[in-house]
Formats: sequence, structure tokens, C-alpha cells
Amino acid sequence: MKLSFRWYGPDDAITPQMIRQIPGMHSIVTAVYDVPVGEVWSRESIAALKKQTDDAGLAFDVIESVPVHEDIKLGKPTRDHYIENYCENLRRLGEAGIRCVCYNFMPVFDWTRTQLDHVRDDGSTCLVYYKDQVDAVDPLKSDSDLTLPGWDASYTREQLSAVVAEYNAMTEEDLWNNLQYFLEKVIPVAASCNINMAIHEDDPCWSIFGLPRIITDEKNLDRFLHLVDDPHNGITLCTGSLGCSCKNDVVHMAAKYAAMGRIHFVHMRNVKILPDGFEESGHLSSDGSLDMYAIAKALHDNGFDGYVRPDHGRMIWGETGRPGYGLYDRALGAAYINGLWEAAEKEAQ
Ligand code: DNO
Repeated sequence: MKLSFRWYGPDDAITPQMIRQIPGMHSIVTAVYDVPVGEVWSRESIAALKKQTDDAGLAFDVIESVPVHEDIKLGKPTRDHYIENYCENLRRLGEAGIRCVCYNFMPVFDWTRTQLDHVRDDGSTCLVYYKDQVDAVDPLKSDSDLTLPGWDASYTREQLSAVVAEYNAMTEEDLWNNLQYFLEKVIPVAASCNINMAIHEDDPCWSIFGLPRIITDEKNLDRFLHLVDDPHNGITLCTGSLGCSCKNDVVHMAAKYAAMGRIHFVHMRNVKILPDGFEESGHLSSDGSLDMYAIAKALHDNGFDGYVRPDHGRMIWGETGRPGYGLYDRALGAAYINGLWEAAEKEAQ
């Protein structure tokens, strides 16, 4: 297990030097943020990220994310141009030492929550998803100020409306076909660059706003891995994205896909499942619905040796900043992951 931590680049108030002080830290997880989705990342921008990471004594080997342009997901004629740009990014990242690239194939919206600062009993705040609130929102018509950090804020309402209409005309099978087309071009390039591709599950793992979502459960992950049956075509096991549905047995999935050598990256966080939604909890098992030790042990005992990062933390101790991505609670999460892993190692001896 290689412990890692997400860093949002030079504008992030949390610096690589701070991240370096978390015990056991191995890698920075970052991306080039100054280029629109679909364009080629400059070698200079990649080199600048690498230099800042190197200077802090951490490894520069994981990217989250190289985003996939909507035209690829929609299967438009322009997709070949964007796929070639994607491949060029992989070549440049491979040259710079990147070994793992996280991405997702969610139409339009990345991770979705209804509130980013829900106050918990202990006074900390967390991200929550309440179904009735989602049902009340029409991302096209509502005047609500529901904007989420994962959402692509570069769309105007009109553009959003147009792209959602295009997806509404598409079936899930169409989305699968477009994903297969993408993988058949990209995975051979990733393999030649010694990069493991790690798709992130849809978060939450069900359809929202009537848009198709396919990376949601074991059956679909099996199908995904068979689309291009190559070890470089793997997954980011996001415990919170899968775990917010009680239909997903995350411990079983961790064991199964680790044994297959197809988990390249793990996002570790806990969620408390509610009858109609979920709340993000602290990482500790007893704080949420997931058995975090059983997940860590399943990974360990099945030979997982990829990257792990603490995922969303609560906001604690008065910290302000990017929701889910403060320093303090994610650092607590990292320390907890270290403890789980040490226990799994010692139990296996
Ligand atoms: C949320 C993240 C996601 C993830 C992308 C991967 O906090 O886990 O936004 O980075 O889905 O492409």
C-alpha cells in the first residue's frame, strides 16, 4: 500500500510540505488545473507539479484526474480528436513518471451532494446527500444556488441544458459502447507508457437527474473490466461511492478485484447510509456504515500494492476551505489507514 494525498496544485492552501509531515506519506495525487477539459497538458505545467512534489520529498506518480471530454462520453464525431489529446497526455505523464491515472465516465456531473456543510452532533461539518432534496432540484431550471465542487462550472445554463438533452437521447448501452471505444484506444497507449488506468465509480452509484450512470456495482464493474481485459484497465475502488448503497458489498469487491490485480487506487472514506440518502462520516468504522478494517484487510490479504488516499474529510477544528478536502480530517483519515494497514499486516504474519 502506498499512502497518498490529494493536492490541488499551486493554488491549494495545503502545501506538499504539510502533506509530507503526515506519517507514512508516499505520493502526491494531483492534476494540471490550468487547461480546459479535453486539451493537451503542457510539459511545463506537468514539470512544475513534479518539481513542487519532488521538493517536498514525495513521489509524483498519481494523477487525479485526466478528465474525459463530454464528446467522448457522448460518442460525437469530434471524439477522436479528444481521445488523441487524452493519449498525448498519457504519453507526457508517463515520461514524467506517472504510474496511475484516475478518471471517471460520469455524464456531466461528477460527485453530487445536496449540502456541503451539514453540522453533525460533534460540531464538525460534512457533505450529505438527501434524496428528497435532489429530487427537488432541476439542474436546468432551478434558481437554487446548488453548485458543487465536482460540477463543471464552465457550463452556462444554456450549454448545460443542451448537453443534458443530448444524454437524455442516449441509453445506458450507448454509454457502454462509447466507454468501450474510448478504452480500446486509450488502454494500449497507457500500457505502452506503463500507466495503470483507474476508473472511479459513479458517485453516488445511481442515476441522477435522469442521466445514465454505469460504473455503479459489481455486475457493471465485471462488465467494465472485460471491455478491455488488460491489467492496465483497472479501477479506483472508492469505498464511499460504492458504499452509499447497501446493495454493494464493498469488502467482497475489495477482495475480489484486488485478487484480480485490477485495483490500482483506493479512496478510503466512510458513509452513514440513511433510509433516503447518506451522510459522510469520519473514517472510523463505528462512525459510519462501512467496516473499514475489513476493507483494508481484504485489500491486504489479496495482495493489493497500489495507491490509497484518505478521501473526503469533515471540516473540524474551525478549518475552512474546499469542502471535503481540508487538511485536518483527511490527515486523521491517513493516520487511521496506517493503523488499519499495520494491523492487517501484523495479523497476517
Ligand atoms: C471527489 C473525487 C472525484 C474524483 C473523480 C475522478 O472527491 O473522488 O471527483 O476525483 O470522479 O475522476
